[in-house]
Amino acid sequence: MSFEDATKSNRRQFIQMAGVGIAASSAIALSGTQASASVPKPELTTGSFVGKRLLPDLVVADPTAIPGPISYDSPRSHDIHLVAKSVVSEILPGVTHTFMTFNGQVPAPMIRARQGDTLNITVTNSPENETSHSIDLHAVRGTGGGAGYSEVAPGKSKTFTFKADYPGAFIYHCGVSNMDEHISRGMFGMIVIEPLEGLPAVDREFYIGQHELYTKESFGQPGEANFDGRSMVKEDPTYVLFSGAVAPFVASRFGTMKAEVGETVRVFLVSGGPNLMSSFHPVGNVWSRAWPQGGLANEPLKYIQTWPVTPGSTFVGDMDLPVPGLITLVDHALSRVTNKGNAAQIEVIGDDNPEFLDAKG
Ligand SMILES: [Cu+2]
Repeated sequence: MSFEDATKSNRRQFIQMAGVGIAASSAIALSGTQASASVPKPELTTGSFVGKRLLPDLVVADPTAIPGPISYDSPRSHDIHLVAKSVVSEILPGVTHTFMTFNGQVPAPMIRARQGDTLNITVTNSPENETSHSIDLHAVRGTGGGAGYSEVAPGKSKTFTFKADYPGAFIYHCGVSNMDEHISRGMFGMIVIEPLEGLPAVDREFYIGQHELYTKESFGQPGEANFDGRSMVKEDPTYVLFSGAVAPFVASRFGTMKAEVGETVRVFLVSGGPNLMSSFHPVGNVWSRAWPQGGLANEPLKYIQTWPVTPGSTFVGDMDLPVPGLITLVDHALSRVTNKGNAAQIEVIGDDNPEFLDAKG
């Protein structure tokens, strides 16, 4: 099989896998075994920092392994430790990439605190790395958002402290001179500074990150996909990913995200880029409440269909789930879905609700 054939074959496989003829997404119906599984609520941990990879040898972050809503009402101090390390991880079956990460996961762990809290940020650069890394948090006022104080050589650590005096959901990312490559390869995450009054309660929260990967090899070519700086400069990526893999959260890969009819869910999206804007849309639903740019200090917009999430920013959106089915989260620049790997699904489990949707057949 030629590389060209392999690519085509893999692309077909991906489209089938993700069910992302979008209209065809219902083809991955609720008839699978996962539909009947009980849906345990995620453990909502209070505290500052939780992160977990879906599998030890995979960078894909568990979208539910995040700190829970803030439950305290006086300022606290948090110690955050981020370790820069490289991880070889599967983009899709048979294709790997050497990702650059914070704590081995993409997106990097969500940091969650409250307006007025103090955060002690330590960045450690693993000794086996070959380049420096740093952290630029958009929740920080100061040189490089902290990058000026945190650039570390392999084997070293640096710490700085800041007060989170304004609320919002912000990106953080590596801030070294070739940060565009480092972000493309996985070095970005979200820091949520909750406003003093907190956020409206929801039943579940999910956390994903969009980024594009530029490789010398074409989409789906088996083996290691090597980073390609030239296609990055042209802004012509091979893959447009959620959380470091092609369509990670579909039944045929690592499983859908799950919720129940009647619940309200919140999605935290961090758009790493480094270059593409995500036209973020939930196929089969609408954002009942939306905080563009992660602007949590503002009143949310209501019933928003698709929102541009610029590189270097975030989006926070809530959905109501009156009917069962699949919601496919996409960048609505749809060639990125059908050709470059961008899709993630929330599976809504429960009884039909003909008052809202009556499929008569
Ligand atoms: Cu870096």
